[in-house]
Amino acid sequence: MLSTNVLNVLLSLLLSSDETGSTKSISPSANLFYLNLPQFSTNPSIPSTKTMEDNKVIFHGLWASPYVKRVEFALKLKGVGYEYVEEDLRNKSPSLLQLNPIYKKVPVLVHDGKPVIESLIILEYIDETWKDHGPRLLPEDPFERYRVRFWADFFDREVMDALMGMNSGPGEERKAATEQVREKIAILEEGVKSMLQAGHQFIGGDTPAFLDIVIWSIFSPYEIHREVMGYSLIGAETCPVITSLVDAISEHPLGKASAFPREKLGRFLLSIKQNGIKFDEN
Ligand SMILES: N[C@@H](CCC(=O)N[C@@H](CS)C(=O)NCC(=O)O)C(=O)O
Repeated sequence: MLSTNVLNVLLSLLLSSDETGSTKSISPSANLFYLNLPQFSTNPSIPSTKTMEDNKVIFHGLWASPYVKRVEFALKLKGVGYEYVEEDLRNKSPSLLQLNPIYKKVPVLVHDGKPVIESLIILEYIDETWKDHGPRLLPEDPFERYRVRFWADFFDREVMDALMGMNSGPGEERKAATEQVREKIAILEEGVKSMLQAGHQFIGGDTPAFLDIVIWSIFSPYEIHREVMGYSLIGAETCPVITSLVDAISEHPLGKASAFPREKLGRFLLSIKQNGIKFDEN
């Protein structure tokens, strides 16, 4: 079985001390700039006894984490303001350990003082909690909702597992993992094709939704990957449907706003290529 912790280990080694532990506030109005969505202070579905403070959202993340990117994208899509805390996974903060004692991982979303963990479950939580804020992440129809959940689960369990094996272990293991990734992506390609409706760019229709965000979060830096690593996980030749979906989301204002920092990610990948897992940037 391939190690599912490899990427985590890699990511845990790349943090620059000047950026970790820092917090910054992302206001709903800043996010709403992109979509012109209602702010939650004006939302009649929130009881008047609730104050903005009660609804406070704190989001613990890591700049290079695709799981974190999903949550960032979803919060922006919904126009939810939050305070962001960058974690150092080499030296996990007491608050991270307290908020996620089970997995000790990011992302963690803290809403009203209550922690919510696991990115796919966080996306569902965001969708249910801020139902009337912007577009829904999951479809209304139970069967369609099931299909989105199925492919998101397939992606995280099958594709991600295989992907993590590509960066570690002896050559033979890596080769097998690469082959597995190709097979899983080919299956996903068919799944995505079946979910896209004619005339729509995204699985969510006119706006990226749950599955779009999940797939984009992992594949969006595929060109940086190709430039630095010399190969690409996706591409128009091998999986045209996924590739054009990812490109369309990257072109969307929220895709641009949530994109990985290009230069820094490039340096990170280069460091993996040249030094294995070492990455120390100040
Ligand atoms: N299944 C989790 C995966 C989260 C995850 O693996 N996060 C990594 C960063 S990319 C992490 O925090 N790793 C810390 C560790 O493994 O100790 C989710 O979907 O949220």
